[in-house]
Amino acid sequence: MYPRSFADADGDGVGDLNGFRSRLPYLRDLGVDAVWFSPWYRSPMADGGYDVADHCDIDPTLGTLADAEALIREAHAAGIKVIIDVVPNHASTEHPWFREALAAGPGSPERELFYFRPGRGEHGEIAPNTWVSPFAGTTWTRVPDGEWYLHLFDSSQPDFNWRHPKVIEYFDDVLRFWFDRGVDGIRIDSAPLVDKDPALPEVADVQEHPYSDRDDAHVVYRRWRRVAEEYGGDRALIGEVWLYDPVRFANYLRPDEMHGAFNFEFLCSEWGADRLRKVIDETLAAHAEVGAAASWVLNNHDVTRIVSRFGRAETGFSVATRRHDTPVDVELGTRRARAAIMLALALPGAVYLYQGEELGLGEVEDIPFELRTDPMFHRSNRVDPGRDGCRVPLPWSGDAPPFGFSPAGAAQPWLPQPPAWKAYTVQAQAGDPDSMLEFYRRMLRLRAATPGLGDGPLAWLDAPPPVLAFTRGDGFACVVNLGTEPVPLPVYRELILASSPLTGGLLPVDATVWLRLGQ
Ligand code: TEU
Repeated sequence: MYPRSFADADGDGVGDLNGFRSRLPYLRDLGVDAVWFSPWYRSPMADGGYDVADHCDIDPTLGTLADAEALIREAHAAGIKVIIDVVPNHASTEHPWFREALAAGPGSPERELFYFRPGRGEHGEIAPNTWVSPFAGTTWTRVPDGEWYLHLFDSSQPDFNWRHPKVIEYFDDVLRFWFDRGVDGIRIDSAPLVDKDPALPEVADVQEHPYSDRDDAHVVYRRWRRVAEEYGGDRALIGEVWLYDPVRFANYLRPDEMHGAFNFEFLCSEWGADRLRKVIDETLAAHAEVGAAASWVLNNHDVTRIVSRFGRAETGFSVATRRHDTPVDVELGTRRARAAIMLALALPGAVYLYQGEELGLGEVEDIPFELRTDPMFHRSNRVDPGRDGCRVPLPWSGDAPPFGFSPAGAAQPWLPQPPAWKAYTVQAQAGDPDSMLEFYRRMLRLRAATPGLGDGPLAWLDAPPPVLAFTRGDGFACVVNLGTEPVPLPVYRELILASSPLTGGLLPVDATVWLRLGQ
């Protein structure tokens, strides 16, 4: 969940921890096991909190440390674990260490906690190298005394020097600070980026990866694993490991490192049987190799919502290049979203949902430019529409904005909600058996009640190429039709659930079904 957009208790138009606490019964009824919070720390919010100024306090717009402690207690009482986001790669320019480094000047020990370098050129006016940020533009900013500092992301996010013992020890303490308060797990932001080649060479060949997936990144997470284990075996490390090589990805899941990592291959897959089967096979093989559980992700706070991705006529899309230029077929996108989540929930491993996915929300693509906040939008000179469109405050109830997100009389939500969300509120969907919300509730209940779905192995069934079909033990089978014609089903004893109604005994296109096989 994205704390600023979940629920607003104090009426400032921005979500907060007390808003979240008031919605715990909703999450319990939905059937989730754990909640991952995007960063909740004190922050100038230049990148929605991924610019951390104080790792051991809550941002005042979100609440207080006492609110967080109460939240953890109440979540546990509701049977829900709490995972928080830790951002090791960078801080905020408002972090005291960065302010001290600025004040202390070139050559000072304070500057060694970050990557300060002189520039190139006669007057040092050229950045130390030409690395390009995933947020577009240079990764360097010059300070008044003439030195430059490295920021792989926005200029408000200076990179820590992970070769400095003070940085390493500081993060040990940050982990302990939150584990001591009962946090069950850590989501590790941009995990492969922490170690850099100290020469900061030009990127002649991406295989040299001078700042991503270097061997010493693993040293950091092995150390974090040992910190987690000081608390017994039940604290988890979950990595944001955005790498496309499944073997290098799985290296982060070796038995002495992280417990899990988000499967971006699956998230980025196009809607097609060959492609999905390849991703599933590669994922399971790579995880089996290291003995870790796989994960399946369809949405998060960084990517275009699935209804809009799959609702565009073309099947191929790239998550990296957001497209807002062609119309979305909402009916098509919704149908495929329903089929895709039933597939994900039938696969072995953990499934991560992103808030609003269970309501069938689409990307909000018409946010006025002057209201957009994402540095990706601004740094790309408005070429990339940015990630605000998947971060619009949730619609809970009522006929008009703020749709119960904020109390009556509150300020406008920090991003505008589309009036059409009237049909997507929790209130509008609850109790309607055809709604996306009730569909998610039903799936999660069935999944919890079907032990083979959690732990059993996957075995593919023979099926014609546009169909994916597999069993998970106990006669449970999942069949997905990714073709263009309705298809017959294997002989079954029970139809457990279908993402779209069967037509004449056939599985329609863009649909998934769960079956109990047998006569
Ligand atoms: O994302 C890291 C990351 O890899 C993103 O830049 C990603 O490439 C992009 O968002 C895809 O659209 C993490 C967080 O999830 C993101 O919200 C932060 O902005 C980023 O780190 C910096 O902390």
